[in-house]
Amino acid sequence: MSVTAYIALGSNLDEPEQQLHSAVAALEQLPKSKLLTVSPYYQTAPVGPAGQPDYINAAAAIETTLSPIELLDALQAIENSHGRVRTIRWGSRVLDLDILLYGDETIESERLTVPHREMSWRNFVLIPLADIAPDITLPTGQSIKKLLQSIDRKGIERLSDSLVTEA
Ligand code: ROI
Repeated sequence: MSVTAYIALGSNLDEPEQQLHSAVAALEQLPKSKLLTVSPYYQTAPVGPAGQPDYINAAAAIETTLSPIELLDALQAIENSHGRVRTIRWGSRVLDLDILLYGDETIESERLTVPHREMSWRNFVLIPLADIAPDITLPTGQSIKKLLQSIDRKGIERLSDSLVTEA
């Protein structure tokens, strides 16, 4: 059975916009999946240790029959092929691809927590996600519209028009 999954994209090293373009191209090639939509790109102030460059963030929707762990493996393979090295927590990164939502499933395993633990209060996740899924409600029952009301819109600037690949 296929589900719609939402993925957060982020980069703040090595030409972040190019990293996101290339990650989107890789998402188009995911097995057993179809890339549905990509949000506009946003330039966002870093959350976490100070002194790191701004991030470029976006969100994407895919339709997939990959299991959550298969999807996680595929996304980590894309991160690794972009030279992602896991170093300090909340440090700079070449490419971050996080599963935000997988259908309406709630997943708590050693490798994967869905909905993504920090998505409900991060403006750099919620704002692009709301562009492509304005009416979505999380499995927790929280609507994205409601979540958006309680976040700060400071430090986030839209860079591009929507890169919708398919209606
Ligand atoms: N800050 C911003 N603005 N965007 C991110 O994608 C991002 N990712 C992270 C941390 C380091 C928490 N900060 C971030 O993982």
